[in-house]
Amino acid sequence: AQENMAKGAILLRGQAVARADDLLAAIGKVSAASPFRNMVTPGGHVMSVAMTNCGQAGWVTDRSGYRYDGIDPQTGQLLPEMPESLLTVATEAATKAGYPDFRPDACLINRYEPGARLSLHQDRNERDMANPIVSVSLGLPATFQFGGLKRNDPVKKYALLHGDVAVWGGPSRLCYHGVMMLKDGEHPVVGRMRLNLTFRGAL
Ligand code: MD3
Ligand code: FE
Repeated sequence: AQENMAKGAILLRGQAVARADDLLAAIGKVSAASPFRNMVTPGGHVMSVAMTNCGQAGWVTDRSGYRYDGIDPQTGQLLPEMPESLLTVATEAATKAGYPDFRPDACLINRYEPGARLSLHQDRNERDMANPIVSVSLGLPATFQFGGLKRNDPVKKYALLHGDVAVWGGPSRLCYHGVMMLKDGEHPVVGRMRLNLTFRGAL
């Protein structure tokens, strides 16, 4: 089932459900090499969402700002490579949404425990905004907020469920978005958390 959330924003409900076990195993391997951590924003706030990365580059924030880096600042090591199972789910979804040439070089993995949230923001640290962002949701459901190009534009709310995949390109690429505070619960496969993968062309 393919749903249009906005111009350029396509939701593929349940697209990754059948592959969830593979994705979770791959996330386990990535996070064994580059552990989940709560990074600090330039403003000095510790993020409630824990993050890790794989691929050629990873999204990093600290007191000096936001950037993509090929080295994990916590381990000092190169980031783990992007597992094939992750790359495949991203490229298949991008193709369905009309981006057959999308080859992500970065995958940010977000871990939400109950109470974690991501405030309204734009993703604008990537070099080429012609690339879409592909997102995959796993585990507990979350309420996603999707706004417009200005911070104060009205937001629409969507439930993002286990296995949902979305592609954000074209006119939606720079729209404000966020995730409301995760409600407590227990997912039968993932447990007491939500995991979100975002695939980017960062470099
Ligand atoms: C719409 N993550 O990591 S995924 C992020 O659920 C982020 O963890 C959220 O926002 C999460 O930056 C939302 C959906 C998403 C991702 C990127 C977008 C929606 C987007 C970029 C532009 C517009
Ligand atoms: Fe974002």
